[in-house]
Amino acid sequence: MAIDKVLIDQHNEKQLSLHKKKFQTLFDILEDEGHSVDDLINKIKAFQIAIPSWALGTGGTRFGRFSGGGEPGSLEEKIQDIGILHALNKSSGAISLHIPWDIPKDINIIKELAADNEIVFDAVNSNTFQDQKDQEVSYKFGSLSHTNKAVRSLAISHNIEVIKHGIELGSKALTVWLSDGSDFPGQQNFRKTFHRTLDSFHHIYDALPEDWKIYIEYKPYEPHFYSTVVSDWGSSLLFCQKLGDKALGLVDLGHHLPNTNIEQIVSRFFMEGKLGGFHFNDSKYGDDDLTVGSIRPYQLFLIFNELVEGMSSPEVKNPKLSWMIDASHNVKDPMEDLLQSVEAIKIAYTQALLVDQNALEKAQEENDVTTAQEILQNAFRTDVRPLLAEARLRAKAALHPISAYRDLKIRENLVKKRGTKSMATGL
Ligand SMILES: [Mn+2]
Repeated sequence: MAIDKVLIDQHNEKQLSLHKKKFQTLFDILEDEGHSVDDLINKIKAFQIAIPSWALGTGGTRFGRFSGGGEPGSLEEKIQDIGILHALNKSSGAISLHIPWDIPKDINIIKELAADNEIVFDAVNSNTFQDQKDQEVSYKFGSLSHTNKAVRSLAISHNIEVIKHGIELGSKALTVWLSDGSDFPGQQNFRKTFHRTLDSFHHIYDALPEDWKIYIEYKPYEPHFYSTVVSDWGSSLLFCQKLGDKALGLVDLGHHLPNTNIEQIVSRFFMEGKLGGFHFNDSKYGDDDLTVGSIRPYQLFLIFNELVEGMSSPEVKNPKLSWMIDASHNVKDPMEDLLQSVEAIKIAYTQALLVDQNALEKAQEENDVTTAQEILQNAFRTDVRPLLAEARLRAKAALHPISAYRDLKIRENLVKKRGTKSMATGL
């Protein structure tokens, strides 16, 4: 156990009477409205969100990095940190690894440690956006899309190696975010670049085990500023459709141009059974990787509304989704930030569960625009936090994860153990 149960119980004890009042009030309202609060709580309890191994340290920007100390210096320590998060909220029972930053030295030790912390391995992520030490050819001008076959082969074999690590750990998916692209008009032939990339993807796809998926992430710009090979959901879907059933799109919320209607993109992927999962974060301008729900909580809710509506529709047949956070920041304690992100995702999901889908459909069919908006906003404006707290209480987690984290002096203890200078491995 990452945190002594007794300490969590003691923390909960102090907040219990206030929680009970808030929960009872909400319980009565929701039951009157026809919801089964027990059903809602069971759904909230079951919902697990994968923590990326690279978000446990301060991310920094290209201008600098300000570590708060006590960061995990090894894969073992990263799993321990996620174990702490999971003990606090019982909603972070999965880790998404990044290869080569997190190659397990001893696979059995890693698997045992994860099992002890009730953590499973979600999608594994490959990295062809950086050259590794002693790499014979460079990714400077691309990886899977490169003009030189030797570079493409290296990038393909790296992805296949990532799949092999994932198989050993029990993962079931490979996430590919391809940084390939160009910085100036004329630098690349769009069509040839696409076809080289598709050919490379075919080699990786052929190496996937029967029960695996490949998630193809898209992003409009950065690190390249003129074109990106997998620039948008259309390109992602095109690759996925050409590859086959095991290829699915991955929606990273920060990978859209300003004001893009992400919930509609989610609906389209879902409708086609081509949605692999999410990288949750939030942004004001670009790929800001801010805490989930910190800038556009309504957008997050609308995304979940599309998913909840789609899940209830017999015509939508989409594989099981992967829920992952992909955030990184410079000014907050990374673990507090992750607790906030998980909470925001679960709030949006719960609010979406409150939407009266039948009434919404009726309003849509009758073109009753006002009622449709009322239905969505009534759900969004419901303070569902007592439901989340109750779900945690029933799961033997902390009523309020962040105040428990602070009360129990978790960061202070990690700094004592690991030092003030420890910086997470990775970026
Ligand atoms: Mn991402």
